[in-house]
Amino acid sequence: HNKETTDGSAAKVPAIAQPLAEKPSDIASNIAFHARYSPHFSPLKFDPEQAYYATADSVRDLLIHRWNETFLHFHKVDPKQTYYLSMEYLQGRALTNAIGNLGLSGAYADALKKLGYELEEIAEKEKDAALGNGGLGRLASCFLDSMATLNLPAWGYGLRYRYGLFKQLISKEGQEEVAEDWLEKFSPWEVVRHDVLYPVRFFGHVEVSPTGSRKWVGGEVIQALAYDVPIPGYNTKNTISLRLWEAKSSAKDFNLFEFNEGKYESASQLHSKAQQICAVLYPGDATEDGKILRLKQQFFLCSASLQDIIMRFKERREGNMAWNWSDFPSKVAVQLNDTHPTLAIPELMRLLMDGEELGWDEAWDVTTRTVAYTNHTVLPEALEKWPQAVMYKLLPRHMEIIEEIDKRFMAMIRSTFSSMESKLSDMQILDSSNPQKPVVRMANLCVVSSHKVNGVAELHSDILKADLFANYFSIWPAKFQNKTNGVTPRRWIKFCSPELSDIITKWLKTDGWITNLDLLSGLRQFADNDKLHAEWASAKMANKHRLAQYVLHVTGVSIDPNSLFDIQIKRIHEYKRQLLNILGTVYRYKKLKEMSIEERKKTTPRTVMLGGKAFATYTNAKRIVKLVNDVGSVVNNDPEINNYLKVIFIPNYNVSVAELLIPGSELSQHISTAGMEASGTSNMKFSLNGCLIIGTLDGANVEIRQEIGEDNFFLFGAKADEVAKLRKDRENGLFKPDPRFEEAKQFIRGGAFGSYDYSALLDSLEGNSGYGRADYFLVGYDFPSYIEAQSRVDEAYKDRKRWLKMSILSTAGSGKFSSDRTISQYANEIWGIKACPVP
Ligand code: GL9
Repeated sequence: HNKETTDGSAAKVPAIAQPLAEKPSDIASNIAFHARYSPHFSPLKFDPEQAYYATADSVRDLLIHRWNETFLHFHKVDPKQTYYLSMEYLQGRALTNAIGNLGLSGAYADALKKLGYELEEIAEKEKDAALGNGGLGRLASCFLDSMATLNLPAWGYGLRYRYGLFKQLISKEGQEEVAEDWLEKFSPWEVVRHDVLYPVRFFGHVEVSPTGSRKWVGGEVIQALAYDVPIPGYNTKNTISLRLWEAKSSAKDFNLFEFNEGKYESASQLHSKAQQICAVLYPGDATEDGKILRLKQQFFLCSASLQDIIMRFKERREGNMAWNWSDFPSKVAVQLNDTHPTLAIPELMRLLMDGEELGWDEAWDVTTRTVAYTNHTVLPEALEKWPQAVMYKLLPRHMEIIEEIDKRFMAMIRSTFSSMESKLSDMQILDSSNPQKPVVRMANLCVVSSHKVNGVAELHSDILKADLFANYFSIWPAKFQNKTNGVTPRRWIKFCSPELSDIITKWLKTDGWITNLDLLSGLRQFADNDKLHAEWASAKMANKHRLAQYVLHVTGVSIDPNSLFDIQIKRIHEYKRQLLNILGTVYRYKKLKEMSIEERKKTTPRTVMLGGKAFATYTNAKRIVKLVNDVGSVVNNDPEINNYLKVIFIPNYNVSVAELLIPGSELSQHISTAGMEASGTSNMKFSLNGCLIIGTLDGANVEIRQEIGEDNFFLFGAKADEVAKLRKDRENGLFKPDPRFEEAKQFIRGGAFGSYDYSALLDSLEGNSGYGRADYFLVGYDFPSYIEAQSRVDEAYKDRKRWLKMSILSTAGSGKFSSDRTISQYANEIWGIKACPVP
């Protein structure tokens, strides 16, 4: 089963003569063809939504053509290939990106004009594919774009969640979550592969044969069905796949007899169990059932993907008698995007040993040379630990394998690194220190079993080596690497800010920067040029106007494009310190109130915008959302202050909203407690778009500041290596809060922003933090230097020439932060794969 391509064994698909449409007139008729004959809607309607689907269908024809060619080419050349395993992809919209990558934006815009539509108008009809939570998922999507663009034999595996990230509604109570139905109608960007189907088992038990071999049997078996999403590269034929698995049960799982007896629920039990697996992204895991479901999802992804990878490996060796399983790592690289797909490790071991009959040593050698692991966070609550009891129940054979890995690892330490004996309890994979609740430490399993482990920014990778994984680093220094994150310049400047992109191309006299972002440094020589300043300012202003219209549309508040647009958009989390931002804003408001009219007129008018989703059960994060909204309601309706300050909460922040906000921004806030944000990636998108950063020395901020120059970065706050001592001081009562910090909190406590009681939130800054220690994220300590950095921003903005120069230098210094650079480094330094361009 499961032959995807064959070069002769199966009957060939007949050739067709019909050319694919790439000229506006052909495109227009192709769109009209799809509107008429693709049976999605009632016939003879062509409103914007139908126009979107017909346009998407027409683009899809082109993609499928390139996709098949790419697949056949890879099949023929049989290069080493990377498989990126990720529980999350934040793809956003596909239409503008696809026609942009195909180089057909102009042709499609013209074709649609002929049909009576603007491309922008119909592109807005597309729903974001939000199969991820935040930075980690968006990174995976940027990586796919770069893999395709660099012609790398690589593709992604994920899950096809029925409901992705929730939709955020904002009411008087704050955030409310509702299911976002991205598949409500259907997605034109996925192709179901009815012939690619694998069984995935859960529960059951291990059976031992008389010869001692072990097999996992019984339990429930659910089918994984492949849905492929085409990922076109920019300016290349190469089009790769994002393969998303959907859980399915088959007709034989449906008990017709029971159903006819009226036992409807038990008759379709396995059907509904299958449906649950891919129902939602990150189901709550507070309960045991929730944990099992999340673990099922993780295993489902790993098992289906590895079966598929092994099938392809074998298929490409068909007719070749000489191949050996030890060749596997020279043909396959598996990258684990965080610990979520860790089960790929014991699953690969199981498939090799129980399925292909390899011995332990050979299977272990193949597995460890195949798998590599990226860590994306040092936050303790995000380091996955699964209860051993849950694992035994759901995956009995895998638990045996994990125990064996752990046992052999400890024996190796005792024999080879005996000085590390005392560290063993930290390094072990199985943690039974709490006999009531023994757990499996997934990060430890990853480090022990991977040939490479990397962090996502220099500072973060240093912290991994010095702290989180220090013991492992001391025995395996060569295993640890850094791969500073990056973002795709196609989506994040070329397509979302076409005006600025055209100016860059004009001044650099080439559009080569779109695939060689280092060329942006060529803008430095024009950083003082008045003509460039004028063009730059006008492009930024156009983007600000577009953003202001959007804000009016979604919030009803009108904002002044001449004010400084100051934006913080990211998941709401205490470590990201939206609270620092809003306290600073409250302080600004209070000072403005105290000023005379004359004094106010000398200030720099600001529009502070915040956006982001809070995890549904994260109480303090939800309080922060409400506080921002409450402050906005007061400030925006205060006629005295209105012209000098506005505070906006942007509802339902997602990828397509980011594409509007980032080009229109002038200042963005990346103000996490130093050492907590592994990298950040929106900081890169902002600087790329000529936006200045106010930030701490955290994550990739450190490298961004190096690249664009200290003078062009508004730095404040404690450094990562000071944080531990500051926390200690705080515990010991040595911290003296700045009076301005006290003033801001007091203002809120006094009811300036309504009657809601914010004391639980504000108390977390005084002494009752959820982390058990007072103000764990050092908002109080960093507040004064933050306020001072904000004053430097205000001064700098008054000097238009200086600001524009800084803005140009930000873009000029962003070359390093292309995901093309990141992916090339992964390809060369971890995966060992080479470009395989379709001729
Ligand atoms: C994250 C880090 O917190 C970010 O700093 C980093 O830029 C990205 C990508 O490497 O990974 N790790 C993590 O768990 N998330 C990140 O954003 N969280 C979400 O995606 C919600």
